[in-house]
Amino acid sequence: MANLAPFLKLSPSPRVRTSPFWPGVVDAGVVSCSVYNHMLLPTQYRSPEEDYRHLKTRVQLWDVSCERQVAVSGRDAADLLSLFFPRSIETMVTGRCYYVPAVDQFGRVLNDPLILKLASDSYWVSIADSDLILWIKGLSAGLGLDVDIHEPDVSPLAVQGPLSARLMERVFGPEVVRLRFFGFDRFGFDHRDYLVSRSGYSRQGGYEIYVDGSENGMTLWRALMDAGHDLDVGPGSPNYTERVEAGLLSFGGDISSKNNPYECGLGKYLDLENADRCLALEPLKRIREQGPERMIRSLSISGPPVPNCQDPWRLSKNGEFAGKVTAATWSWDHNQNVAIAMVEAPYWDAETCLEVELPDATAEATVRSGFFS
Ligand code: THG
Repeated sequence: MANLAPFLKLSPSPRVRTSPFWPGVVDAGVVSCSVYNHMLLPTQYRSPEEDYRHLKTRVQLWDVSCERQVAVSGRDAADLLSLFFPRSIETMVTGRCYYVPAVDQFGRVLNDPLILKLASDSYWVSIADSDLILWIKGLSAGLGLDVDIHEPDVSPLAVQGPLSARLMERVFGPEVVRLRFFGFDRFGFDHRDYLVSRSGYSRQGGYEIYVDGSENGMTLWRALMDAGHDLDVGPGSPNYTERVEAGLLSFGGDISSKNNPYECGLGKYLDLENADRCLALEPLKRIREQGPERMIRSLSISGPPVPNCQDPWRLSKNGEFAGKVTAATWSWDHNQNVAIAMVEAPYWDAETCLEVELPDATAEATVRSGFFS
């Protein structure tokens, strides 16, 4: 595909849904967006390097309202989720988040959401970029289950970065910073309760506030911005470079419904011994036994800064197909190009040297032993 045209304008349409934080996003000087779950996802405010350094040293507000919630509740809620999440839903703890791939009956990844257990018969599935609600409704309708499935008017606002706890306690009180990683609870602000989890799509630490009711979005956005002047709070977004360094996967980019969870490196989030109801139990056991044919890897790429990866870049060894790079970027902190790639089994050992076809050049790519922590 050709480069995305920089002069392109976006045509307004109800199909591209707006975020409750949009006035704040525009006011803060957003310069680019992606599309995610039929919404705009801001991707840049200042320069890529400024956004990256600010995230790693300060605190940012991210409009991630595109992380839509699929609310599943009712008598059969846990049974329904057990059909396509390959681990025990019943034994999940209320008040905690779980990162688990959703799979079809063949064990292919449909989405990689967070599950929030609100009660034993009530869950939010906080989805990545695919219409998982259609699969959930389809299963429920086909089996005649007793559940309610809908997308509530809930929009996550992420507060990310090393100073995030100091900002959060000013707005939600000292209790909020007692949350442990992937825990959630309700905290008061402006005479309302907000569900807040300690989570987010970065390695810098932080929280996500699930704003219930779009009309409350800007009040909260402004309160957080106002409370954090001296912390240098600023706008931000899921950061491409930071997430490639850390190996945070992007569904639709790095992984897709062509992949199984083991290829995606998500095998550690499965518990097949306690997933008897999962439609993909047998296929997944078979893949686990045989081992995947390819796997997500961290690479470094030689040479000057590479462009961001639009269409995947071919990896080869002596002309043979060895995999594909799905995300790549210059890392300012590590002073090299880093990448996420799906690498074929014969080539996935650490230190393996491969050739990568960049848009206008070839370069050397080396498989790394793991992502940066
Ligand atoms: N937060 C919420 N919803 C989301 C995302 C989020 N929905 C879409 C998307 N992000 C889902 N994908 C991910 C990917 C990684 C993580 C969370 C959601 C993540 N992973 C950690 C890791 O890889 O180290 C921790 C996983 C663990 O140890 O259990 O946090 O960001 N609400």
